[in-house]
Amino acid sequence: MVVKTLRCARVLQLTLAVIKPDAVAHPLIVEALHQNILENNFVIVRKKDLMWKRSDSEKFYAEHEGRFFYQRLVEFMSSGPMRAYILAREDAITHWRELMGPTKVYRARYTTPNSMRAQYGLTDTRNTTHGSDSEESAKREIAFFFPEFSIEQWLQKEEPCFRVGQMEYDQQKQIHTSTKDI
Ligand code: 3AN
Repeated sequence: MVVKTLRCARVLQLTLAVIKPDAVAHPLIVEALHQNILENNFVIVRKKDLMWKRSDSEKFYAEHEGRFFYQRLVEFMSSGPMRAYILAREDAITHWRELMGPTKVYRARYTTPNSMRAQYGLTDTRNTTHGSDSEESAKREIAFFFPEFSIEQWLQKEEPCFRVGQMEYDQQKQIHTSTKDI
């Protein structure tokens, strides 16, 4: 499937997006979230289904150690399968965070009822999705989930094609690929 033309003047920004175990437990929710990603003109650069060990969870959320929700967060994030994406778009970080809605599900339902967390979130911990909050954290988090992925190489080879719309959506792999030989 060839996607509608995407032409961006600025370099596409990358973000890490995660569908958390509460949502991955429900295939229809995962599918709805995936469609939401496509409808919002994100380029799906990579996609990975995985499950964390408790030690992965502790390492990823080390900055929250000591906070009242840390133990339940670490346990929850290693409790079942999740899905990680590398997404690209203009202002990918801000845009993904807007789509997710606020961390607290009750607040999300009140302030942004169409957001992912408002629609599918269960509690402030089991809140459906994660997204990087800055370019620096996107780099760190992409490396954490996709250690084999090189941002530098992507910027050199794939980004220039994606930016001018030289890409198609691979229905089987559920990612975008460049239509130019790279
Ligand atoms: P966000 O994911 O919205 O950037 P962070 O980075 O402050 O939020 O928190 C990381 C994760 O910790 C959240 N996604 C959520 O699962 C959990 N968390 C944050 N604040 C709370 C809270 N007050 N109660 C329970 N869990 C929380």
